[in-house]
Amino acid sequence: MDEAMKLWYTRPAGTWNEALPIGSGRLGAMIFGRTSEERIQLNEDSVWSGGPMDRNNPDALRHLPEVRRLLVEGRLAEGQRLAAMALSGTPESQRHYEPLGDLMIEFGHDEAEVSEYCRTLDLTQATASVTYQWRGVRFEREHLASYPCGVIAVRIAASASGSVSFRLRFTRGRQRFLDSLRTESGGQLVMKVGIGGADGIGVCSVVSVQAVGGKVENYGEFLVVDQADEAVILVSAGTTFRHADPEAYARETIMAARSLGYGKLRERHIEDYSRLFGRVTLTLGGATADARPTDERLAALQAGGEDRGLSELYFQYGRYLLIACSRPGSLPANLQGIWNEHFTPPWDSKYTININAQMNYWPAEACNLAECHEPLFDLIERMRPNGRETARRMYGCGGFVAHHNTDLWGDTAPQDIYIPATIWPMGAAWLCLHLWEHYRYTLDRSFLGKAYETMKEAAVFFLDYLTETADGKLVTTPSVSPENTYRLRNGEEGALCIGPSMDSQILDELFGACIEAAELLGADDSFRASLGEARSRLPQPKIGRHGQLQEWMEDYEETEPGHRHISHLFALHPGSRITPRQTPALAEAARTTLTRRLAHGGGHTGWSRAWMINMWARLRDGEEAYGNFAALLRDSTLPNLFDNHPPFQIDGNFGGTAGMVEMLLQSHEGVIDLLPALPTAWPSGSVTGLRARGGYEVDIEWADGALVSGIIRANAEGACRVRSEGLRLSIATDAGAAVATVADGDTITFEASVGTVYVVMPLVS
Ligand code: FUC
Repeated sequence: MDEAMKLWYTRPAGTWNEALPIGSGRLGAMIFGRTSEERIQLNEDSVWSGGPMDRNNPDALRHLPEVRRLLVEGRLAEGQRLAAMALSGTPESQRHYEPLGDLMIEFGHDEAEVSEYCRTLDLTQATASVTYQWRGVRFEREHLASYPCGVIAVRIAASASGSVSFRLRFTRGRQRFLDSLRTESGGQLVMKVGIGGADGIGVCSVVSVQAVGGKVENYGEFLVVDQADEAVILVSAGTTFRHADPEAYARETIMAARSLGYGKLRERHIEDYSRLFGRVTLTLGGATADARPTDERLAALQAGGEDRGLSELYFQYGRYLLIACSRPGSLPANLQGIWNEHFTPPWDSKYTININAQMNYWPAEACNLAECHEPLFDLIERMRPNGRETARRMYGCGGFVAHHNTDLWGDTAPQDIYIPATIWPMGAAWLCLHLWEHYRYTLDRSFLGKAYETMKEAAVFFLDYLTETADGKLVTTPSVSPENTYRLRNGEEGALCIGPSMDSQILDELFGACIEAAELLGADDSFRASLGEARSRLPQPKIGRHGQLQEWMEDYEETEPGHRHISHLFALHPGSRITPRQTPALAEAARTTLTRRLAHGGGHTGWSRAWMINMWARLRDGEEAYGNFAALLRDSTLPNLFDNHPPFQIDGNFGGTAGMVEMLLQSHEGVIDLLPALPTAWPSGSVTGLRARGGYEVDIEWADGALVSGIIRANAEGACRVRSEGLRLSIATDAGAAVATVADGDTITFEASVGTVYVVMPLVS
């Protein structure tokens, strides 16, 4: 075991925020590690509150022109009042995510008599373990969530034979939300529940207990293991979202896992998981083994210390979490990834697509986990037919549209009756940029062929929806700048507006991506031309009265200058049109915006802090990026290293991991940019296996704050551009062959060939 790559603690979890997560993409569990009565809190990703709904507001289309007119006339209050009624979804809310339930395992090992306690989450193997001494016997439990076998498995062993005894039961909200719970001979328990009425979701979970030695018996709803040498608990679950007969599925999965046996199951799990996890390594010069448990290290850091080893762990934890909650065939990572214990969770634990769902996937491509991105693409496809209906019925437009939330059914009608967020037609457009990003990293033509149709359909909506202003610009209206409000000169406050900056920036990227994709595919000449024309009429980023990048088309005063959203810097990140080299004045304005936000208390939620890291890194300011990274760990990280909004929300973890990459490697300008924002806090280190746009895999080594070398593995043919700010670079193959280069300032270009490994070094002048 790599000692540095584990989270470990010397006490059982007191609260959920101390428990440790495991997951197989579809199944998740939080392990508390208690010795008297253990709680394993379970999730299955498709346990949601009901079936699909038609929430399109039938009154939208006939009132849309009036809302638009009221906004043009400056009658904000009237416009917002009408929009709240006519342009919201009906009912106002989509479906919400729910827990599967809890496994309660009573061992009766009184915590007062326990010694040498340790619980661990090993990131290299994706196993969670609990070990301790109780009355002279050493107990050991190991937990894993297997993607290939579709089960959660727990193995319980002891140093003395006949010492494993416990009773187990399954609860769901103290049994209030259950239809049937039966134990069966042979050590099985079957739970069934239907959620959300006739068209709702049927859920079945099967728990199996096998023992070596001793006996397994059932009493009512309890499975009891008595004096065994060891025992294995397996949990499977399915729902009608994927299976016509979830019970048959759950039983078959358990049977297959039982006959495989724990040893083989574990082997397959580790093989499957480490194939993904092992692709990237990062060292920042942290101590290889720190003697302190993770919560103590975090507390020391939060009290003002430095801990590079903990930063490395945090980085890899983000990769671990993505593998654990987003695998091909699973649903995408929701607000809590997959780990949620609430029956009515914060913001429904669904997909907030004006920010959170997208940032969950920021690390996917660069951190060499492209296949973990797939569930998001599947969700976009589920949204497409719904979004077509919403476009047609609510707006009278072609294409497909989505607003600021969606659920497992891919609902696209507006969510909530909350003006600063609800009426925002950009959800699908932004999501589609993830398809384009996947292509940019992989250069997978056949993927692009399919993805293009989806991107195109998102763009088509806007060709119909965009409205012309008096000076000939094409703008979204009504919309909002998520989720900020502005103040007019007369003191009136509002959120609904015409042409917020973020919308134009998303459209600039989407239209640009569609044009480029169509060119690559040799398709759609006339559509390409219409997009080009519309794109040229989008409002351009403007600099406002404080020197800031303007958030709205008018230079309104923000009511909350420290607002957590920084949507109008989309073109800086995750977009790529604003860069210090290409658009220095706009980059400077972006810097002013960030400084202003931070001066007024911005970055106060975990995800907002993570945006800051990424944006400062794009501004090539390593010190600011690092300062915000340190603040993420200091102010917004829970004992189990989960991100704290508050409450727990996983986007900060993913945004934090992605931000660390942005500090070390960028490629959004069509150049492999080595160490663009290296902070002084990480003077020496190395990273291997990152991916760069254009089909490259990149390793970097640095020392004393300077590049030592870079390795580029080319998976694609063609011109490759590399730079490291201000350095003159040389390049050769790893076999030592010279490579012809063309230099332009600090950027060199060479012809890469597939399968060749290139070594980049700074020239000593
Ligand atoms: C948006 C954000 C909130 C939160 C929620 C899930 O509404 O403004 O901060 O992240 O999504």
